[in-house]
Amino acid sequence: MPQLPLLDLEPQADDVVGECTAAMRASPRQLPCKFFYDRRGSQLFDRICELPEYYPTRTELAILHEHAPAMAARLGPRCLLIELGSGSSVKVRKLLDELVDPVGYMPIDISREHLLDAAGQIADAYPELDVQPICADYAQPMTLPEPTQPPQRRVAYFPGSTIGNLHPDEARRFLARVAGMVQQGGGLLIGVDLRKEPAVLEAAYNDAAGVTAAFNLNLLHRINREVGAGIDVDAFEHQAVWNGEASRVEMHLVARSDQHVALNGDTFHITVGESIRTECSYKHTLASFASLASEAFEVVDVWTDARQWFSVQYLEAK
Ligand code: AVJ
Repeated sequence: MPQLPLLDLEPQADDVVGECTAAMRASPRQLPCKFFYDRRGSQLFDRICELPEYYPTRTELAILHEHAPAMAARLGPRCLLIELGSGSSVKVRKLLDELVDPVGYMPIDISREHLLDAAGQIADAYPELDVQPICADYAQPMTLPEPTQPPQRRVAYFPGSTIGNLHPDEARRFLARVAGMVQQGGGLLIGVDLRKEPAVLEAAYNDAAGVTAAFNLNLLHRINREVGAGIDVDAFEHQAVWNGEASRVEMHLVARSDQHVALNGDTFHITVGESIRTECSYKHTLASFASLASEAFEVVDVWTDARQWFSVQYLEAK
């Protein structure tokens, strides 16, 4: 197999201790959700996607399956597809199967090994396609390379409702950067999870088999593994709550007894019942998302499932 031309922007390794210490100083206490995804956390997340209660993955795949031809028609011929956080490049295949003469596929991912593996598999499956993997942190500003052929349109692909992890002001800044990346008239095809009954949402983040609980608690295990923090993980309990006012599901780790967490020379005292917030997963309405995006993008097409639980949206850069 020919070696793909990797563009390595040498993303900075995460400063786990520094960022966790800073987040623990906040009130209420927090830990950054991006640190869920070490090897064990990524395996647990893959299992979450298969859970009966976790509807987003299968709903998004069903929408893609049903509407990929319409999406491809919207993206048009000769587009350059840029995937933000491409991981295993699984969902994109449904699009690649339908696109007319795409000039290239640029998967961007922070994990070099995973990226090269996934990009190699895409190149094998689509021999006509120009695959240009980019190792970078898509959350940071970057300059994209020029594709080998001039594209009709640049389109960013951001599935999975990962945008839900961003607070509204962060989401607006992120969308503005993506609009700059695809240029005026370019597009963003994005998966956006929607507001629904709290019981459905809470079950999706607190499954009966306890996989999400293990995923949440793994964050403490990770900190222990990487920093030798000596946190008593069994002293914390997983909690997922719907915050209707902020329109987000929050995951917390609640202390079952008074705890001391030593990190980077700081000691944090956590009293029984106190919680550390580990993730916010915002749920939008079609109207609230259009308004969130409106500075940088116009929503042109929305595809949903029959229950309107999830949406895949095509936005055009202003
Ligand atoms: C990967 C951010 C979309 O918010 O649903 C799943 C992560 N957290 N279960 C989400 C997650 C708990 C997921 N995202």
